[in-house]
Amino acid sequence: MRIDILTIFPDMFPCVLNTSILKRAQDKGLVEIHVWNLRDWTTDKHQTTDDTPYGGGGGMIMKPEPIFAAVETLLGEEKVPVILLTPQGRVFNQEMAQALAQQERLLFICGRYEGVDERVREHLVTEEISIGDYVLSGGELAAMVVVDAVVRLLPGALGYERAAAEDSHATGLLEGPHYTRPPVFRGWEVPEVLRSGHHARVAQWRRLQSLKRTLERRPDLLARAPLTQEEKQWLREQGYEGPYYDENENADLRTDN
Ligand code: 9D3
Repeated sequence: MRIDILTIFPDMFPCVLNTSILKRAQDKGLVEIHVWNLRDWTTDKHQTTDDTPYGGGGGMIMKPEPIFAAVETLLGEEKVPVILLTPQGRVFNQEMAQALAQQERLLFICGRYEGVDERVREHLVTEEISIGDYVLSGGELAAMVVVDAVVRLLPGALGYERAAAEDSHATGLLEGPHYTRPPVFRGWEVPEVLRSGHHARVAQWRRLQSLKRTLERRPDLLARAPLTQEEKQWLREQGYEGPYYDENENADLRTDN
C-alpha cells in the first residue's frame, strides 16, 4: 500500500509514523507513507494556503489551488481515494478501516482553519472522514489515527500471533479483563479459572466477561454483535431486551453493504 498525506504541518507526523507498528510495517515494505507540505504547491512569496471566507463570518478557509495542484501532481491520472479529514465527515469505525485497508493507495488531506473551499470537496475529494464528535485543531491527528487503524490491518503488520480479526471491535464486543503475573498482587488475586489451564473453561469465562462488560459499558454494541441463542438468553435474564444483530433482518444496520 502507498499512503500520501497533505498537510501544512508535516512536522507533526514523523514521531508517530516512526514508532512501533507503523514503523515496522514500513520497514517490512508493507506500506510506503509520504508526508507532503502543502506549502510546496503555493506560488506566492508568502506561501499562502488560506484566505478569508466569501460572505464574511470570520475564520479562514483553505484555498483550492495548492490542494488541487498537489493532488494532481501526486496522483496524475491514477484513480485513488482522496480522503478529507473534516468534522463533517462520516464517523470513522473499524469497518471503514477494513475497507480502506483493501486499497492499493490512499491520499489524505488534512483540513485546518475553519475548513476547505467547497470546490475541493465537490471536485477532488472522494470521501470525508471525522474521527468523532469533539473538536480538534485540524485534520493531522485524525489522519494519524486513520493511518494507524488501517496499517495495522495489513497482512504481516502485527508482530504477535493474534489476528486483527479477533480484535475487540471486530468481534463486536468489548474485551473482558486481562491479567499477568504476579498471581497475587497486594492481596488481589488473578481469577482461578485463568490459572487452571483449562482452555475451554477459560474461553467460556472470557466470552461471559466480554458480554458483561459490553452490556455494562456499551450496550449499543450488542445490537451489532453476532451472538448465540444462549448468549441472547443470558442477556435477557440480565434485563437486556434487544435489539439484536441478525444477518438477514438487520442488513440495514450494517455499513458494509
Ligand atoms: C466553528 C465550527 N467548528 C466545527 C465544529 C469549526 C472547526 C473546528 C475544528 C473546523 C475545523 C476544525 C478542525 N478539525 C478537523 O479538521 C477535524 C476533526 C475534528 O475536529 N474532530 C473530529 N474529527 C476531525 S477530522 C478533522
